[in-house]
Amino acid sequence: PERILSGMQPTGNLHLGNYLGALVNWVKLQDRGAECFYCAVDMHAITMPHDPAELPGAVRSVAAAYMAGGVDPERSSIFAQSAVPAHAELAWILQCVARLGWMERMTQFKDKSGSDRERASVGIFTYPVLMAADILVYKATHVPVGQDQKQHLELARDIAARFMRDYDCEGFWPLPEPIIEGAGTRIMSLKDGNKKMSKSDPSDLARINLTDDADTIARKVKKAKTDPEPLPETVEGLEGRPEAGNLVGIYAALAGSNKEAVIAEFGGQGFGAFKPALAELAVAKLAPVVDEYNRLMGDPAEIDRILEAGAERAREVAAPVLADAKRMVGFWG
Ligand code: AQP
Repeated sequence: PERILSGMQPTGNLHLGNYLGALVNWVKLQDRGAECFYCAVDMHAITMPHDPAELPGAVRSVAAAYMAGGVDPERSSIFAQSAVPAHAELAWILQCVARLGWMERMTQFKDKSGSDRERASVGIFTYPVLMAADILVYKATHVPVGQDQKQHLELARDIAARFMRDYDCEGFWPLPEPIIEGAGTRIMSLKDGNKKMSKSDPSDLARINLTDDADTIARKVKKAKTDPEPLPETVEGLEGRPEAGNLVGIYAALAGSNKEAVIAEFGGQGFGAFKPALAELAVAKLAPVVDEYNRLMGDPAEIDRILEAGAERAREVAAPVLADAKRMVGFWG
């Protein structure tokens, strides 16, 4: 049977990239009957400077966004990563398995630490090992993520394989498979087609938040950067046109189709025609999600109840896996 683990950072509002790159696939997996664990990764969130007073609310907000996007807390476990201590305990063991050389090849660390290594937290460096623990502590078989997480997933597989070799326990972990699927695995900024859409972009016009109202969504689509040419007649014609390619990709992902189908419909038309169609589709798909998010956020006590129930289920599944791992490395007791 399939067991799924994924998470998002409670750092600012979720955006269209998180939704199309990950959340849409989370819901698909849930609906095909997989056992799903979806957490708000607050332990990852503290690797960067943050406001402690805002973190619990951000966890609730992420949980509400999951549910608004279609995750059903009756069928999937929704919880805060920090509420399941097994993640941190296993992460320590795995830090002693991962090799420094592997970690130094992680590109996200290079991006996020910037040029100022002296001041970057050690947590930013070991972040991918904690992510490996998030996955392995549930013996997850599949991990639905956006394209940017591919390298971290490969590391998680390498760590699992190395652990099983070092401790002679072949088969203890299934090697987790990434699920990077659909037209939305890499949504780019609306202001720069070469930059990933991201929570931390200083310009709010660069992204569509899952909290934006219909007018804001439509306005951001209309203000999105484009080039002066009409849309090409073939998908190959999008090459070298990052902004056009991104908008076509967003349309395809929202429509649940692909770029070929979008080009078949809009090829040869200018952005004056395409943008209003995209705005209309984005509003039609996202406005109900935003409404549901707002409704859920009106009852924080109910969200806390769901988070507690989810954490309890997660702790039950994680406990025996952690206990086995501790025994294998030879811990006392
Ligand atoms: N632009 C994107 N396109 C497709 N998928 C994306 N994801 C993130 N950005 C895009 C996917 O969303 C999930 C949750 O991401 P996260 O919050 O854990 O991490 P992140 O990559 O740090 O998100 P941001 O928005 O990019 O935050 P900052 O600005 O802090 O770097 C993951 O599955 C991710 O692949």
